[in-house]
Amino acid sequence: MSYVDEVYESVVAKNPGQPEFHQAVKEVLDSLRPVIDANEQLYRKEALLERIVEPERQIKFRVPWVDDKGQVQVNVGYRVQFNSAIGPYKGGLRLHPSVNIGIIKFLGFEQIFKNSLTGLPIGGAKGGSDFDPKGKSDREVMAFCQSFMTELYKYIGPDTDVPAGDIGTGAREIGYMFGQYKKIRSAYEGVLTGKGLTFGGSLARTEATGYGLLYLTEELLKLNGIELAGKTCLVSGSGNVAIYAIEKAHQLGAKVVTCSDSNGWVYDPDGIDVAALKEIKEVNRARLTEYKKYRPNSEYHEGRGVWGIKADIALPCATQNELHLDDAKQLVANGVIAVCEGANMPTTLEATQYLQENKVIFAPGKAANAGGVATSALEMSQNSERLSWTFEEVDAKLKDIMVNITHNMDDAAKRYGFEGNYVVGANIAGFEKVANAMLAQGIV
Ligand code: NDP
Ligand code: 2IT
Repeated sequence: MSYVDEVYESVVAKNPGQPEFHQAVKEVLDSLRPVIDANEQLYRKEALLERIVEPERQIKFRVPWVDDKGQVQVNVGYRVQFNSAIGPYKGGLRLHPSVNIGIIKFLGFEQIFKNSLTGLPIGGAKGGSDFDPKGKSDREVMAFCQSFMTELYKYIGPDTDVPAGDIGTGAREIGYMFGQYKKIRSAYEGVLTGKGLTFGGSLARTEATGYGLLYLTEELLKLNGIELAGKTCLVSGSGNVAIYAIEKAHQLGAKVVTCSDSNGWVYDPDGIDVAALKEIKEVNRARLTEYKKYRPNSEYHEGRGVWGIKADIALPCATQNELHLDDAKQLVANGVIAVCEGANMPTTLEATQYLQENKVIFAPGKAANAGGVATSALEMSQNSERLSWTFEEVDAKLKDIMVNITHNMDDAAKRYGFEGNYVVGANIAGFEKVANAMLAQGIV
């Protein structure tokens, strides 16, 4: 059996009931075959793959808090510190009822290679909880965040591990967590990113993932001789990534006609009204059913359906495994040119394969959504030098990073004879640096 297959089988056997983690490992290892075959003897002796698929540390803890009725609630908290070969652990905190250890491990594993692709010195981690901020009062969210940080603070620090936002964790949650960390530690330090602008946050971090997705999409299309301006796009989700992806797509001359939440989706043939979306989601924390009040000509549908609309470009920005094989078939039948992942692993393995077989330009999340964590690393730099850069400076650096990622994944794919396969390219480009650092640092 090949080294890749051996390691994958052992991951499945040792990590039962974690299908998302298996999926992420399979995608990465399968596409690394050309590099691994070329270095098999060394990697086997060093157990490099066995080490890379095993988190350096996993923390699981109780998070008790009191709700507005005086009832004690108990959630589970996680932090998986996956790999610190190239820098302190870095990655978001997901707050969603679906969170379990397998989901945090898939996200942490992806984060290793994503962070490496940014070219910045950050290792891979992820954390979160099965707490659902939806429908909770601000006081309840604060109670949860304080309890969560009262345990997590022991394991993090500006040179150790720097968490950030993800699904369900935005500026409000990061603010409460930062406040509690500062109180417990008596230290004002850049321990979290995505902070408010008055206490160490970076300009453009809020926009960074969505903007970065569009910078990469534009560059990738350009590499393939296609212009983004004038294209029609489908976006799923209506959270942080989706909102700023839509905003930047419009600034770059494309038109986004859909967005969604976990209840339903909107089709607005005139282009999504970003100001309305921000008011509904960022200010009122409401549902997409509200959108029609702002745009009477739009349609609201319950359930899923975004991928059934005819468009040139699809940008999944909600969650994992939200774009299935049937959706991929529909997109191809409708003549889609490119699928670029704003979310982490939104496309199933079968759907990815179908899109690639049908010559759709496909950019995997670990490259396409790396602008968020890259700008987090820029926030860390600003915190270290106790300075703040302007929006234009940060945005320009973000754009440079995304353009570099695009070329690095393209070059890596070509180097190994997989021209145009950006999954292979992104995984190889991300892996090489981490592998070399691990080999250089000995058995640790
Ligand atoms: P938000 O919480 O801001 O928004 C998430 C959006 O996706 C919401 O519209 C939400 O709908 C929808 N969604 C979430 N879970 C589901 C589900 N199970 N089924 C259907 N819809 C769902 O999160 P972000 O925008 O920050 O994150 C979106 C994706 O991007 C995630 O995969 C995240 O890991 C990834 N990502 C985020 C980065 C960041 O900087 N924030 C950086 C890189 C990647 P509803 O409100 O109804 O739950
Ligand atoms: O998936 C991700 O890259 C994030 N949620 C952002 C992580 C970060 O540290 O900014």
